Amino acid sequence: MQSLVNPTIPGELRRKIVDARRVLVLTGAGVSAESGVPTFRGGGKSAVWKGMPFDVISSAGMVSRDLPAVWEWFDYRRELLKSLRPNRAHEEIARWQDRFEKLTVVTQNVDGLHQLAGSNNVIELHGSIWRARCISCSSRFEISRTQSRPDICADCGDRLRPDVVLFGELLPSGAFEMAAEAAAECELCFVIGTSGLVYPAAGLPEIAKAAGACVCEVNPERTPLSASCDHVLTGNAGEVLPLL
Ligand code: BV8
Repeated sequence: MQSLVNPTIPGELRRKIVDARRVLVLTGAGVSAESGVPTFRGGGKSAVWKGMPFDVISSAGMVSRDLPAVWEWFDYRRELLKSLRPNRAHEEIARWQDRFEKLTVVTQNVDGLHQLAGSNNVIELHGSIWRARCISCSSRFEISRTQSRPDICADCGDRLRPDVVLFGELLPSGAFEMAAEAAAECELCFVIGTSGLVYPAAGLPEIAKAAGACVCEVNPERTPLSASCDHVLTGNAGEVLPLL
């Protein structure tokens, strides 16, 4: 990962950070990149699994068509994650919960690294790779880092699927609503490590902006959200966040 010249932090943003009481942080795959978690896009290409673009293997249709293939994709990513740790960006965001009166961390990531870094009450918009859910009774089961994952629902005996939100599926009930509420009432919104292409998550900074919040993007690349941000800090989250 290319180390970039760290951006200077505008005085106006520093003042906003000092004054802000309610802060929203929206993160995407980029916040985990410095931990070694591959992003889905970046460098002009997007992730492919066994010849299938990620938004195909990670789509609702695949669960009914080929659940074992879906499990293979998430088992592979979970195995990768077992040896990876939170990075400076996750750690800074965790520290912010003592810095701001009300901090809401909303993530598109299913990797659980924010929680591992000490962030509480993280809103996981797209679920978690560390949980399985029954395809018929929706019972949820934790997947441990040490034992093999369960295949069958202990409550009704039907098959389990990853407890993540696949493309074409609705977000967990209440998750987006809680995030949208926090966006509508925050004074400062950080958009960290997301390409801003997946909805409804990418709509949250717009909600914050419309409610009068100051929106700050942290990303080594420009995104469709950059133009509507008050501040764009071009760099790697693990290097930029400690400057704030
Ligand atoms: C839904 C879980 C209702 C699984 C994921 C409106 C317009 C257009 C399309 C739609 C729309 N509304 C709905 C849709 C359809 C679809 C969608 O948005 N499609 C997109 C592709 C156009 N949305 C849905 O299907 C959603 N459901 O809307 O339900 C409905 C139902 C039926 C029909 C219609 C609507 C559900 C979406 C959730 C899917 N599940 N994840 C899994 O993990 O496999 S999405 C998954 O991909 C991630 O969770 C994440 O959200 C997304 C990847 O995006 P990013 O996280 O941003 O990562 P990316 O790699 O793209 O970018 C990384 C960024 O980091 C880059 O900018 C890079 O420069 C930067 N970076 C790199 N290194 C660093 C860094 N930044 C900082 N520091 C670094 N070191």
